[in-house]
Amino acid sequence: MKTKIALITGATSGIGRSTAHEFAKHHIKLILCGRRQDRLDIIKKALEKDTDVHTLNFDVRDKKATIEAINSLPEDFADIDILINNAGNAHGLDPIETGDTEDWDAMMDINVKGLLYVSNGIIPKMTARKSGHIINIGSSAGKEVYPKGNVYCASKHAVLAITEGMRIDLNPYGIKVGAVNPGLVETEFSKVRFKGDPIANSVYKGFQALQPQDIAEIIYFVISRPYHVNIADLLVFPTAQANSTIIKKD
Ligand code: NDP
Ligand code: 8X3
Repeated sequence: MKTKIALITGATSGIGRSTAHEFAKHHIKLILCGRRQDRLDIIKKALEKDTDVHTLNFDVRDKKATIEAINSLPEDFADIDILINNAGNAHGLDPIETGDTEDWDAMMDINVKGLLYVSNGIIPKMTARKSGHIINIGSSAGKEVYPKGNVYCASKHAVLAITEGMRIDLNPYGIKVGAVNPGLVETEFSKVRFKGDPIANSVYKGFQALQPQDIAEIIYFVISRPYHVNIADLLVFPTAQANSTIIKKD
């Protein structure tokens, strides 16, 4: 059987990096994407003992750079079987009346438009081959709006709408599409959201948050089901979390 090729965006940290490690264990060939080349180099070096790794350095906000990066893939990495649209973050946690429009731009440009640009570079190759599997990393924030979550929640609701749209439009091609939607996962997410404010350190305190490895294992489970099984939408919380606002803390 042909070795599968996966492209993971946001592979320099958190969920994306753990997914890269999990896929490497299963000898899936990897295209790892992010803006921090130093981290991409370190991860590539660590995983090359288990699989072939190619790195792509681009900002998903930059449409031209995104398409150029994907088009630059060498022939032996060009036929992508699995796309993990993971790059994204929250920027700020402010009520709508004092929200920062730079934060709003960042979240819509990265979480929504960036996901679309990457998909645009890859989907035509999947439809031509009539095969592929796309997993979009949504969030519990895509299912439920929480106080001050406004635009981040909107961006993740959009990810879920895009996921459904992709599944409908790509159905004639036999391409699988689904979303994995985590609750609180302990990554660099809160460092980015709170821009270095020490409040970021308290987000995962007092309860056992999900770890990126937990999500990576779920993503591997999703991509390793038989062809006729498509996990379309998966919501996963830490046990201590009932919804976006109810968290049982010590
Ligand atoms: P991290 O901050 O740890 O990782 C974010 C990743 O996204 C990094 O690899 C970063 O790479 C990449 N990224 C961010 N902005 C850009 C950009 N403009 N261009 C290219 N890559 C970019 O966070 P997580 O691992 O937690 O987040 C991964 C995904 O999971 C996100 O979509 C997030 O919304 C989602 N999620 C996270 C949850 C959590 O609680 N942590 C819960 C639910 C969903 P680099 O900076 O090198 O470009
Ligand atoms: C990340 C989970 O609750 O911080 O998407 O928005 S939350």
